[in-house]
Order: sequence, then C-alpha cells, then structure tokens
Amino acid sequence: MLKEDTSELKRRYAALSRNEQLKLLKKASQIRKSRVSRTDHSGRQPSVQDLVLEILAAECREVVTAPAEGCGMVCWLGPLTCRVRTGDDEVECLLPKKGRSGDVAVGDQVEFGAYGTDMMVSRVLPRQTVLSRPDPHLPEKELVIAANVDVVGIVAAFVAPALHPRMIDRYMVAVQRGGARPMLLLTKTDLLTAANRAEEEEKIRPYLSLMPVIRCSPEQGDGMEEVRTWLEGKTCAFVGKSGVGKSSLLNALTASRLAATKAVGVKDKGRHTTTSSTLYDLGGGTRIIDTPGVRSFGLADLGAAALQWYFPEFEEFLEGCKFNDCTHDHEPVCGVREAALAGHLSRARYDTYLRILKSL
Ligand SMILES: Nc1nc2c(ncn2[C@@H]2O[C@H](COP(=O)(O)OP(=O)(O)OP(=O)(O)O)[C@@H](O)[C@H]2O)c(=O)[nH]1
Ligand SMILES: [Mg+2]
Ligand SMILES: [Zn+2]
Repeated sequence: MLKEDTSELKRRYAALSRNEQLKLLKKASQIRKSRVSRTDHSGRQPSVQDLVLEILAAECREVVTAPAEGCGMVCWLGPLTCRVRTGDDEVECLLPKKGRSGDVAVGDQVEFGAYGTDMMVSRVLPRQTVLSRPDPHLPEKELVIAANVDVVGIVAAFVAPALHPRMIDRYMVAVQRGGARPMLLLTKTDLLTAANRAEEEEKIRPYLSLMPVIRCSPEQGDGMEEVRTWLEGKTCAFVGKSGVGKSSLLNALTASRLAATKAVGVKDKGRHTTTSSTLYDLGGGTRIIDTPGVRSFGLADLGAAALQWYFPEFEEFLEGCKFNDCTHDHEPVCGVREAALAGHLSRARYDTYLRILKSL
C-alpha cells in the first residue's frame, strides 16, 4: 500500500462513527485470528490496525466499481425515508431497515436502487468527515448530526441566548475529532451595547487564535459578506443552541426565507423551531446544513489521553510536563497547568478541559 493511501485510509477510519470503528476492529481481529491459525510462524503477522486499513481499502475499491441506479447526497432525513440530491433533482428514497437506526445522515453520499415501485438507499459511501454526539436518551448510541462537511459553523449569539464558552469548547472537540474544521459564527452584534460589549468580547477572546471568528447580524446584515466569503464553495453545518440564529443565517445567505425562524423566549425553552437537519444547495459548490438547536452537547467514547489534542493551544506547553502521560490535572510538574495559572493559556478553556476530563 502506498504511504499516501495509508494516510487517506487512516483519515477515513478517523471519520467513522465509534460503532463503525468497533465493527471494523472486530472484523479485523477475526481475520487475524483465522490467518494466525492457518499460517506458520515465519514472517510477520499483520497487526489488527493493518487489517483495518486493508478492509477499508477493499471497501473503497468496491465503491469505485459498484454499479448503482443513482447516487447523490442525502439532503433531508426522516424516520423512514430520506431525500437524495442528484444534480438538480431530488429523489425520495426509502431507508433500509438498518438506515432507520441512524446509519444514514444528512450529507452522506449514498447509492440507491429500485425497490418495487420505490427507490431505496442501497449503500452509504465512506464518510470523509463526521459530526456526531451521543443520543441524549440512549448515551451508548451515536447520533450523526452531519456527514462530509468541510466546515462546522459553531453558531453562538451575543447576549441572547447567553453566550456559553463551555459549549463552544465541547463543539470544538467534536468537530476536530470528526475531521472537519471549526469556525465560530457570533450572531446578533446589534445586541451589543457599551455596557455588555467588553464582557462578551472577553468570553470569545480565547477563540480568536484557534479558528476563524466572524461577528455578524443575520437580521441587520452586518458581517454577512464575510460569512459568505468564508463559506464559498464549502459544505458547512450550522450547529448551536436553539435561538442563536442558525436558520436566520441561512436565510440571510440565500436572501430568502428557506427555513422557519422564531424567537425563543424563556417560556418555550428547549422547544426548537428547526426540527430536522436539512441540506441547502446555495450554488457554486456552497452547501449549508441547518440543524436543530441542542440544549447540551455530549462527548462519547473519548479517551482521556486523546482529549488534550483537541485543545491545540496546550501543545506548546507540553514540554514543561514531567510525565509523558501527564493529564494536566494533579501531576506535580505540569507545563499546561502552570501556563493556565500564569495566564499564558485561557483559564476558561483549561477549566473546560478539566471538566471534560473528569466526565470521561
Ligand atoms: N437581534 C437579533 N435577533 C436575531 C438575529 N438573527 C436572528 N435573530 C432572532 O433570533 C431568533 C432565533 O432565530 P432562529 O434563526 O430561529 O434560531 P435557530 O438557531 O435556527 O433556532 P432553532 O431552529 O430552534 O435551533 C429569531 O427571533 C430571530 O429573529 C440578529 O442578527 N439580531
Ligand atoms: Mg433553526
Ligand atoms: Zn501536564
């Protein structure tokens, strides 16, 4: 296998859901066992990881050669059916039984074929990136929010609903983990006043060096040109709490009311205006996935050792840690904690890191 192929396959592996990764590992381990029992002990046995890549490589070949009646990108997903965009058309397709339990997501590239008088999804192509979170009702199940997005626009509003940096941190972990790039879209600049501006700006300061940060007002038009420029030619999912203005952003970008929007007051806390994810094609290769708001954003199956890599600003302080496996929590000599205490790292981000670490 070429070195380039290997890194591409590793990227694909990283973009799979945890369930899919476990299935692959199990399959690889079975293959390995059967090979070990059949061969003598001369020569090196491939590792489980090598076999995982072999299986993925075989799947990619299948993708190229498999004939299908049609293929396209899932732009809407219901409980039993989905809509698939193929060029300028949209085809309504039944979901196979398996796809109903969350194996198909908006943004997925799928193949479909005839099923009686209907069309049915026959195959989901390997995902390039994935954004997922644990199902709040069934934590062991993973919900894929969007697949194959280049960018995830983490949307947060100035002032109302209140800006919670901890939620931004959690999204950032999930986005990086799934292989997409994060960007921060701060809406409702019109609500900033002389009295609240400094406090709001302080909350977002840590992100300025970590990802593109755009301040805008979908209602007033402020900053929308910048948003448009950043998203041009990309597939982007808007995520964030209910009421932050995700659908308003989409409508402002298309200069039409494609998606319903509604003020979210104190009384209807938790009621969402957008109830299912939908992909909108804005032309010129720009696609936006508008997603329903969430109240919290969990992180599943994340190892404590991996967590630090999703806080990229920690990296330059790691050499100050005495232990290679430092968790930056209780260890006596820790460059990361010292940097946070000395103000070289954002204290708020470090606190989120510790909170997530303790929850794993
Ligand atoms: N002041 C102000 N209000 C805005 C702005 N953009 C959106 N809003 C308002 O914020 C409220 C919520 O907007 P939505 O676009 O429905 O929010 P959402 O994030 O799509 O919400 P869900 O679909 O429930 O997740 C609406 O009342 C909008 O009118 C803005 O730039 N300034
Ligand atoms: Mg909405
Ligand atoms: Zn440390």
